[in-house]
Amino acid sequence: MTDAIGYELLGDIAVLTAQNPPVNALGYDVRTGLWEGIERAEKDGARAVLIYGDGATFFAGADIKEFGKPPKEPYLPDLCTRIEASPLIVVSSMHGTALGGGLEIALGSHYRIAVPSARMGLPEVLIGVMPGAGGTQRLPRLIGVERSLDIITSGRQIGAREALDLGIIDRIEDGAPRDIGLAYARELLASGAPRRAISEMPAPEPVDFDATYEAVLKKGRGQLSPAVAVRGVQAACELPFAEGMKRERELFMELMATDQRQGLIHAFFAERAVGKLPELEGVDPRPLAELGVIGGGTMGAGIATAALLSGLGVIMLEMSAEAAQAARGRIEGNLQGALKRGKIDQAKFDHLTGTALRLSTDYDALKNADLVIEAVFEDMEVKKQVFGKLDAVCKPGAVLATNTSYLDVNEIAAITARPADVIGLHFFSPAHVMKLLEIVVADKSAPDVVATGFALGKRLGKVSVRAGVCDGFIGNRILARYREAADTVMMDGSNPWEVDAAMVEFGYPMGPYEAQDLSGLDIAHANRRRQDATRDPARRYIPIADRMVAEGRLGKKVGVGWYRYPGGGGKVEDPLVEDLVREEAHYAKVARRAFTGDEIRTRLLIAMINEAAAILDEGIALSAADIDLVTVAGYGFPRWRGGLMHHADTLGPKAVLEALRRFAVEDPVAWKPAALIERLAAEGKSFAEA
Ligand code: T1G
Repeated sequence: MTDAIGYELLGDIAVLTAQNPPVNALGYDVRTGLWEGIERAEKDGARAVLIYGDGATFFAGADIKEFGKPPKEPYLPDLCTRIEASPLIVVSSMHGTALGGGLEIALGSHYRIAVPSARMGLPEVLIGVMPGAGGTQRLPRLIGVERSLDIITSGRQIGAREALDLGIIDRIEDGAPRDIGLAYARELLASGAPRRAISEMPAPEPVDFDATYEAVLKKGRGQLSPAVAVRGVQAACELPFAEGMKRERELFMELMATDQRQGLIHAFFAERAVGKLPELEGVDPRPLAELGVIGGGTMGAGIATAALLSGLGVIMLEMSAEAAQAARGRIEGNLQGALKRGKIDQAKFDHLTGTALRLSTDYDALKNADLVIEAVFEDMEVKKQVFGKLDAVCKPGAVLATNTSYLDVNEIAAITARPADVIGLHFFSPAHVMKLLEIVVADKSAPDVVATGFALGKRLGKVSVRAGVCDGFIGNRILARYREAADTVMMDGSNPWEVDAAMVEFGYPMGPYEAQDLSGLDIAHANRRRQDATRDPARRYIPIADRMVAEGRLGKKVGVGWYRYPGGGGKVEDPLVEDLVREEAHYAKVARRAFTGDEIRTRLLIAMINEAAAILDEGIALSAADIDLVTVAGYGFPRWRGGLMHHADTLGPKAVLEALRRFAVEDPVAWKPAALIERLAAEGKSFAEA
């Protein structure tokens, strides 16, 4: 026996305890221990077996760290079948998160019990694979095809109550998983309960699997795993169990071999590495109980909502009683959403909007706040005024944060007497929904202030990425190049809908022009004006977006932007925009030509990769993986491609350099290769190794 699985014989019940922290992943030792444990229980003459997890959770799935390595027996599907085939009564007692192979072990058991806080699911599609240990064969037999498809293709976690209602588990009991499991096993033995092998249940009723496959594929926007998982469930309806298991294994191994699985696993581990900064080794964050938020517009209200939902007290400052009331309305509106989705109950809603949230128009109200974040108008003078007041009012040790999207955090810090307490916390709107948080570290930001920023990000469930100070930090600096490349392609012969279609084809939820219509063309316009004084005069400037703003086409909020938004939702292509583009191209004497989707994608992606390489080389981002997370969590880059730099490594720095040199013939300024790309190409290294 390995010590990854403890074995005890308590009367006629054998107890197998998973002891593989932190998440009892079903690595080789655990699988071997379970297999040997079942065999030993049978030899010891036990009548029942209890399987449960020590520590934080029941098995949280196969050991993802083994992915890509040659699989070692016992394979997980065989183990589940071995458990199910035992003549003993096998009970799984779940707590924490019984996910993937963990839930499949439980489905191979004959009875399933859980503590009320247990969560479970089959999230394999989220990491590019599919249930590969019988999940697509057993779950449909247990709860039917429709419900199984929902759980398997979404990868969502469900709570114990929903699992009980669905019939996935038999019992919910309060108490330690070991105790409730033992009691349940004894009860089953005493009542003479039979073994219940799910594989012996009848095949489930089928659905129209071809239609389901197409619908799921379309929804996945290029991600294969959810759609392929549909074919696994189909096998449960059409093949005998053993054949169905073989079919599931074939499909699973096909997905295991895809770049998409690599991309999604890369994103999974990158998210868990991003907050582990060497500079924060041994650095404790400052206390964080009360958050001050200045400015209750969309952004400030979103930040306040996220903070309230995480259990922090919030003091919101606005300019007037009316503005404060409007801010309260926005926050309550956000929390109504959480209430409707069942994230919080009415009592929680009342608490959050009652005692947890206070509003004021007086800076003095911030004097006890542990961290204050301003989300006021994006203007340096306005922000400096705010920080001057914070410097005077806030208690010593309070962290003073700016939510600026572009502005120089060093300049803001410099007007306070405590620059070490100043940091940038760049949230993305809506701040209670978007996962990305750029933590902008100024020259004088103290390490424990940085640690406090990361602690806040973790508390709010954000993907927090460290960024250095520059115009646009990481994400917006890359976005500026993305838009510049798009405007250039448009000026030289394309149009907004062709460009958008090309990037949706790549896997974005929407293209750059539809996205701009949502955020408003005036924001980028204000940034371009701010940059007028420092823009390289030799750099080609595309004036179309300025012309759009001049024509009042500010985007969806005014009903017209790059697209027209007739009442009732939806968007339409607007021939007037094409006329504007042609007119500007005529003024600029541009000889226009058609661009294919591939040409558009290549130009926009290479432009972003080039800028990202400079960001990496300047140390604004600590790693290529950090840039991947920014693009995925904040800008819609398809997660199954692993992020911008993981995608760049599928091309390789040499190919990126060749493309840049090709485009530089047209425009040597805009397409000047970043020095890092030239170095990596020469050294034969990847961006991940930079
Ligand atoms: N394998 C290996 N390591 C894992 C792991 C896993 N399945 N899950 C988590 N870890 C590591 C993680 O990298 C981190 O390591 C530490 O545990 C804490 O994780 C055949 C093939 C379970 C909800 O997809 O969703 O089963 O950084 O920071 O926030 O059908 O981890 O400390 O070194 O996330 O409390 C299916 C993935 C696998 C679950 C816990 N299972 N994990 O969240 O902690 S495929 C999953 C999670 C499968 C079968 C197929 C979460 C969590 P380090 P953490 P957390």
